Amino acid sequence: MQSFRWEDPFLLDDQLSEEERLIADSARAYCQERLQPRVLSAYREERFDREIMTEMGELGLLGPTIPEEFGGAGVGHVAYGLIAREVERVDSGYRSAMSVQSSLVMHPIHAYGTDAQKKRWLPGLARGEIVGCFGLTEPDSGSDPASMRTRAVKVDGGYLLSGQKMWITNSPIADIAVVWAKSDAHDGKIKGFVVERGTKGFSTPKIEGKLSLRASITGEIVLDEAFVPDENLLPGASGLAGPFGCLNKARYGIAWGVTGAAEFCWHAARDYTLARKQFGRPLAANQLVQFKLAGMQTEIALATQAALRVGRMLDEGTAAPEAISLIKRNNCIKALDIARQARDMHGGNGIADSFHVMRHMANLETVNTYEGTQDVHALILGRAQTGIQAFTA
Ligand code: TGC
Ligand code: FAD
Repeated sequence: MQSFRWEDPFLLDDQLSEEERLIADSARAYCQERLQPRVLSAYREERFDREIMTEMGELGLLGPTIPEEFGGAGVGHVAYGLIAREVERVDSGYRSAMSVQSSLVMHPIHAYGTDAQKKRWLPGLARGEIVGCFGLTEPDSGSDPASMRTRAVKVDGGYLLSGQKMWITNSPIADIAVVWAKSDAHDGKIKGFVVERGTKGFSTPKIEGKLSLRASITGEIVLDEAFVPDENLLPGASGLAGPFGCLNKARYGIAWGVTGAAEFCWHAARDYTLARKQFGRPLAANQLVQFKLAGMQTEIALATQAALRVGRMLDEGTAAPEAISLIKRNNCIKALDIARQARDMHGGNGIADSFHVMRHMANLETVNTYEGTQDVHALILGRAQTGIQAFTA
């Protein structure tokens, strides 16, 4: 009889190529050796260490699917997902920094930019020498980005951008921002612009006081008639399909990432309940505890398989955005539930940051919200199967 690998029920490793296994192993080594030791103080102090981007760049973890000629590693979507999983096993905020750079900054420049734009920005972004951010959300325009107010007005040699973006990962430390605005020169259609640090009228105040994703830096983007030259318009993007094309990549990465956070919480709950004794025996000897552990194991195994499948579909060109919505929604909901249960199973210790489970739990509240809330993804899936949109009356 085949023996059961409780920690990997469907033998994930066997479904990976040699290259994918190597990438996952080296990402895990970096994350465990370099990120895990600094996350506690970063979280306490609500601090993001800028050098993490350079370290990730040196290891080829930024923009891994971008072709080598532009500084990426030129690997497939599964490898990208495996990196996200290893980074988020440590902290969702570190994965955020990585995935914004890769999917929301490098991808749009690669997919919608000119050759000159790609040569100018991609290699530096891949090395982590330049940090980017992605500005879509506004104070009054979150789930409904079509209602954005940010405007681009055509002037001689470029555009004047005015508006405010809210909740923007990496914005306070970003050297460039991919900003989405309605352009009067394009019939009011949404266009993407690369705004460079130092531009007059461009500022990025930090948002303080987050109770989630504290090891990630988040800010606003304020644009007060900021001049962006013609050569910084991304010509290949028009309409909401532009930012959504980026979100497809980032949402996919999140679906992998949260399996790492969930796996950390599951293993922590197992270890803790095996070691902790109450009523004269380990907590893990109780049926209620084993029931919870079985649920965690099942959901993580299923979520990982689903992410792997969508990764293969992306590489084959057969993944529809709705398939990505399905895994983003499911995997975030399940990971958050697992983190909450793990926190509970640690009893009082569960609220101490040294046990890490409550940090993951708090982070996953954000991950469940950004890149489309679970409700929005349910409505995307509902529309796909009924043909009726239920976003608006
Ligand atoms: P709708 O009519 O559905 O579509 C408008 C146009 O966009 C196209 N489209 C897509 N294209 C590619 N991929 C997708 N997933 C697409 N979804 C839609 C669509 O074909 C259409 O194109 P065209 O050419 O016909 O104009 O648009 P809607 O206004 O009805 O929107 C519906 C809704 C609610 C699904 C959408 O607005 C939505 O997904 N809202 C959620 C907003 C969101 O996800 N924001 C994320 C902000 S970025 C972020 O959170 C980064 S966090 C990063 C981190 O720290 O890790
Ligand atoms: P709202 O859209 O106001 O939604 C509030 C609630 O109403 C949610 O529960 C939602 O599901 C529900 N709701 C909304 N519409 C409907 C409906 N039609 N039917 C039923 N329920 C509905 N954005 C960026 O552009 N770039 C970034 O880098 C970025 N980073 C982020 C980092 C952090 C830490 C956070 C918290 C957010 C970030 N975001 C970023 C913004 C994020 O994408 C938005 O917060 C998210 O899309 C939700 O928008 P909102 O906050 O305005 O909530």
